[in-house]
Amino acid sequence: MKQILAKVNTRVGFFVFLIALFWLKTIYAYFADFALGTEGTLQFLLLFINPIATTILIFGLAFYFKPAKLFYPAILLLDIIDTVLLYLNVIYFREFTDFMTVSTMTGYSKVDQGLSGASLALTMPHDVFYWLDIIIVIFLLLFRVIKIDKQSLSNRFAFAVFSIGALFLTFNITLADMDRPQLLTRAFDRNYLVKYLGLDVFTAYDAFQTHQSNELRSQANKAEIYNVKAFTDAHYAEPNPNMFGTLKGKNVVVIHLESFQQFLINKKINGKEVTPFLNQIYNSNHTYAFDNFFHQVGQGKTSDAENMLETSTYGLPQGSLFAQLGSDNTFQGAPAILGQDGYSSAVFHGNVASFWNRNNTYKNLGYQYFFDASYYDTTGDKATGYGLKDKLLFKESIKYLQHLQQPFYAKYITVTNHFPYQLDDQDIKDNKIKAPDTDDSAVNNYFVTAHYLDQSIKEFYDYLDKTGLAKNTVVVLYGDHYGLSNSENPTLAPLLGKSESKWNNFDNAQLQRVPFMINSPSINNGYVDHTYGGEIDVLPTLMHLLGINSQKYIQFGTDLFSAKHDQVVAFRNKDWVSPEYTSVDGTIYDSKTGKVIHPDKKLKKKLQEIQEKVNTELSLSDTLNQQNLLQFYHPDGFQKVDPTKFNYSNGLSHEKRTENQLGDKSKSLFDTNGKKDTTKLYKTDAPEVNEPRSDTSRIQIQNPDSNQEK
Ligand code: GP9
Ligand code: MN
Repeated sequence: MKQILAKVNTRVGFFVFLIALFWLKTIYAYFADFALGTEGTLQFLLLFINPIATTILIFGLAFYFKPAKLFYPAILLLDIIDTVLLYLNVIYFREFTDFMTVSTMTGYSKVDQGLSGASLALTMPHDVFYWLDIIIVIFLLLFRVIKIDKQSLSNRFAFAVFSIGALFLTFNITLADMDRPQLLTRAFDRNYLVKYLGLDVFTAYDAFQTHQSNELRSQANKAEIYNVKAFTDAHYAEPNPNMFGTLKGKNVVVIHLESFQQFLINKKINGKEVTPFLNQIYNSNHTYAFDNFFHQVGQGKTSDAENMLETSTYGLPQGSLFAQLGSDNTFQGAPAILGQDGYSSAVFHGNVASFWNRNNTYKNLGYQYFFDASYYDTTGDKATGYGLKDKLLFKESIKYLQHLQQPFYAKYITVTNHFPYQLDDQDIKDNKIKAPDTDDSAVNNYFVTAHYLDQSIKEFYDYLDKTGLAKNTVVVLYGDHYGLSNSENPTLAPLLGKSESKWNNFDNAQLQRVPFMINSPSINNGYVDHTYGGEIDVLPTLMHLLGINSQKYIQFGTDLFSAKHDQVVAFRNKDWVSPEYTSVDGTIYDSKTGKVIHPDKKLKKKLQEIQEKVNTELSLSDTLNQQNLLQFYHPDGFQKVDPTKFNYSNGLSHEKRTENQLGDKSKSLFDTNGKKDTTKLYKTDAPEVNEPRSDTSRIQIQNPDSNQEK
């Protein structure tokens, strides 16, 4: 011990000591928090050595600070910065099963209000290990257990340390390249980069990539649009003549079921249906429901789902398209297309408008109204971390919905069924679902908040029926993405009748199914459709039902009802599923049996073709969005969106002004109902409405502008 201490009393010794501590906690993170899927001796070896090179390079910078007063604070500061990076990734991984990219970090600055709410719930007791070493070292220095070494080292020495670090890094990269050729040059997988080269190299590499993509953006090439259009033209699936225009002129209400997965449908827990009302819709002959429909989101999660539904283009390979490009990209999406067909458009959402940069993106999409958190009372226990509770959102939306001109395209983005799946005591008391008791509280509570969401939709439907609005309306319900992440899935497995120990990547992929239902009283031949599809396919499907051909637009999805519909569903990371095969991380499974397939030559070729199509589709979508190519594309008769026309701050007065201007021609529910207020017809059992209480212990969301209209 004494000997060790004696060594640590020199600068070099202290440097090595800090590196050893940092190495220890990185390895701890690799095993305790990150699921890296390491296989084989070389991968393990790489995992163990990959934190060393970068810590030598980073901590070694401190040697350029000669006076002890500077050297010690400098090296500790570098240690702290590197620890912050490690720790943020630990937190991020718990929610997203992924690492933070530079664009996520920068994009998130716009949306961190919600994320910080969830981050608190994502911390765990063992997190103390990430910080303990630094605290102890500082104490040891303060109490002189570790002595300060006054002897500075030369610049040559500092440079030697740098050289050793660089040499080690080269060695590390060479070894990695032996196991995974072209690791850095090929389109990469974040997980692999961290596994082989460590978090620091990944982050630096990613920063470089982000910079390059910004450059790319500035050199947009107009001609590229023809390649994109050639692809979507060849891919286009003509509408099914039996379906085309069958819902023409109807109001469209899109209900975004937050974090809602398909396995909840028809699921019973402790003998009770989790979502009895959604099950009823799912099984009704007024509904076209899909049971092989997948979410396809990347890191942009909700915003990626929204982007796919509105535009039929993919989210970005990293970060959120809404956050990164939403403020200035040209879109040719649902609100604008329907808008030019006589529809008004609105979004109802209980979170602040800036979350996912919606306030800017919606204007570019052509949304006329955005009723965000500032339009509702979100005080006390009326909101959870991501905004107004669903029952209240639907109820409070009515005063705005009833003044919206028909036909309308209205989107409701729910939030209560969002990780960490919290409700207040009273809401839980009213909840009919007894949570399962696995040892993961997120898994347990997920069923409870899903039940709450189900009830809130039932209340909204009751209102639609009572007011007669249902007759003219088609409701589209869909789950945006997984609620339980891959790390939680094994715990969930027994509840799905599966084995926890045999749970694998194939099972994870299959669990990415989310509901997609098109429901309207005017549909009388509803059924459960087994076609494979995903979020990218919603827009062309919906447009065709409404009698608007999608051919002239650039869309990557295809109509789910078309005979030519493409059943290969691409995930954002280039994995894919089809009715026959499932491809995860390069392994091919039989989609029916889940068995690994070892393809013969012929099949190999076929699979390769599918993979290439998936890659091309994703990369063309990325080119289109990253270079903002739609600015050069002018579909016949489509008017470019002018975002400056929209102002979301006085929605209700704007609606009323429109009603006045239209006079007898106004088709808002309020006017067609003889100017009678319909808000009183809305019934909810939400305890917050009936017996207002206050609760200050929970995360509150703030109203950014005080433009609340009552
Ligand atoms: C917040 C909500 C959540 O406004 O839409 O987004 P998510 O975290 O699911 O991406
Ligand atoms: Mn979401």
